[in-house]
Amino acid sequence: MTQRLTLYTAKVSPYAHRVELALEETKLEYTRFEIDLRNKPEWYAPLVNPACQVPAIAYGGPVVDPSQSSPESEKITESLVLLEFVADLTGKLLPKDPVQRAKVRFFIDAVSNTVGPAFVASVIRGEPVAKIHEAIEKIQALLSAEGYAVGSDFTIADAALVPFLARLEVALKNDLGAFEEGTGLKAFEALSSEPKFARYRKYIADVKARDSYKKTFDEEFIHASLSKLSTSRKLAPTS
Ligand SMILES: N[C@@H](CCC(=O)N[C@@H](CS)C(=O)NCC(=O)O)C(=O)O
Repeated sequence: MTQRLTLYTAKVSPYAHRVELALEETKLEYTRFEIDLRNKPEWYAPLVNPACQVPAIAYGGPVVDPSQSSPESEKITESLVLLEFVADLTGKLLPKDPVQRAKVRFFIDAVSNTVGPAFVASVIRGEPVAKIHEAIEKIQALLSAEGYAVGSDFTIADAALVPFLARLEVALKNDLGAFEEGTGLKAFEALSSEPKFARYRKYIADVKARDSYKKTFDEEFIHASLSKLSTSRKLAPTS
């Protein structure tokens, strides 16, 4: 039997979103606690995560208010560790076959080397959006021909990938981010129409149809937080 589980999370964070997707997919019961990353509570680092990042899980221990996390609960951090933890707790989100499990882990490693860095490079640091296309092409080439990342079932590989694709889409289609003005929209149009991105489009559509996605992705909120990056781009000196 699983024990009491509290997820410390933040809507803005793609890393935390990974774990929310996994928890919703497995239907594990959990308490969701939103951490304001701009004003992190003083108790969070000493009681929950010394690195002061989300996501984190407190597992087990007595019933307590999340802000008074008990020393008796285990504190577990790092989004990819937490995806494996949720899979281990539930026996879901990872195939049974060792080869397929290895493929899931290979895929997750590829996510860490493609769309994650491309999001940071283009949207946060303002490097050319071509980096996003390159990353999506690489990850698209690894997707199963149909269904999800690895096979016909949603796995932790999908949970690792989707938060980044979701945020990239909002950034590009609204031209919001630190990249050069106008280039986001152009990149979005290419992703939406070019035949070479057909598999990516089908994948995104399949993921968006899932309850876990609908429940965990707040597009308006992400739009607002990306708008702030875009505003700082416009305010930045051009010389
Ligand atoms: N490697 C960590 C990265 C987590 C991370 O970078 N979280 C960010 C939010 S996206 C955070 O909590 N930053 C703390 C801060 O903004 O002060 C993971 O995969 O969980």
